[in-house]
Amino acid sequence: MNIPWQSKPRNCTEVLWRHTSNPIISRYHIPSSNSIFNSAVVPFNDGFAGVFRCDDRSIRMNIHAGFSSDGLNWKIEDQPIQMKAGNTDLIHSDYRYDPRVTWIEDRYWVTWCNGYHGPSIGIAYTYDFKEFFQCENAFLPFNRNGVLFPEKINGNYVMLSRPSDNGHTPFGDIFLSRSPDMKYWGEHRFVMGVTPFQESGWQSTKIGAGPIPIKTDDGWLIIYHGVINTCNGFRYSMGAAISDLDQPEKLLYRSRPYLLAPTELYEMTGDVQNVVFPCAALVEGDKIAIYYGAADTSVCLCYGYISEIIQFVKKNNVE
Ligand code: BMA
Repeated sequence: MNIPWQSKPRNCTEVLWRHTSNPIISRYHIPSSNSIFNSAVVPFNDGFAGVFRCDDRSIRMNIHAGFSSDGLNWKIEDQPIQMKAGNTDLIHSDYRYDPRVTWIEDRYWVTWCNGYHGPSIGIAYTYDFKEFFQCENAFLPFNRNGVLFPEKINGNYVMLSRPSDNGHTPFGDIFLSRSPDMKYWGEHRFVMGVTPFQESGWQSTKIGAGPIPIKTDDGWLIIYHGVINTCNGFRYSMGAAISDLDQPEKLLYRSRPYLLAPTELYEMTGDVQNVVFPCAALVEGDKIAIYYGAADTSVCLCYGYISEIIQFVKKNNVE
């Protein structure tokens, strides 16, 4: 497996740089779609597989499976994922969006924002991205951005999430919960909140976890989105934080400046303007390829070095 990669442009002074032919997946990539964005990919067999958020032309939000040999060219199913019953009777979903995927022990786990009397966190597992088994919702509504850690920590599954409301939530901090069995969730702990506007404005309205946290020698690298409320509405940027390996609710560092903000046309214009929304990352040694949704319309990629991100976060820590 080789993750998608482009080397850092010579004149680039940023920590992250964009793929030169973004977006890698555009809105009409499958016959039924109005938009494809906020999607998650993982290494699978000799290549990659993913779960993609595809809103159809009735603007029904759903998740679709996809496959790729290089991480750039994707074959996405035109039909949404059909769930089978997992560790409970099948739960009806009014809608499904913003998936995340990770491998834990013996299978791939998918979490997403599941419409169950409002947004909640849905969970399913798959071995092959063909059959999916839906489990209990993790939390009561309203909640979004449920992101699993990629391994059990002290015997428990651990998930980040962002309690919210039933609308375009104007607040939101990141919490963490534990489960012994992927069915019952508890030990809810605060991880990180919004920042004072004058200190770090881009993350002063709400924040939410993005890709699956990445284990490093310095702690869990948590890439997240932060939102500022402006005269033109919300603006979504990308940041990073580091938390303790053993007690992941213990935040060690978090970046005051953003790592990537919506500044390219395809991030500033689309169905929702000014959104970069990271949902997945592929890692190979020190290299990282981050998949993010752009303007709620398309899927984009940016690259960086994990060591440089960590250095940046430590150097620019919000106290
Ligand atoms: C959030 C979710 C995301 C979306 C973002 C920006 O509430 O709906 O899927 O990318 O808003 O519109």
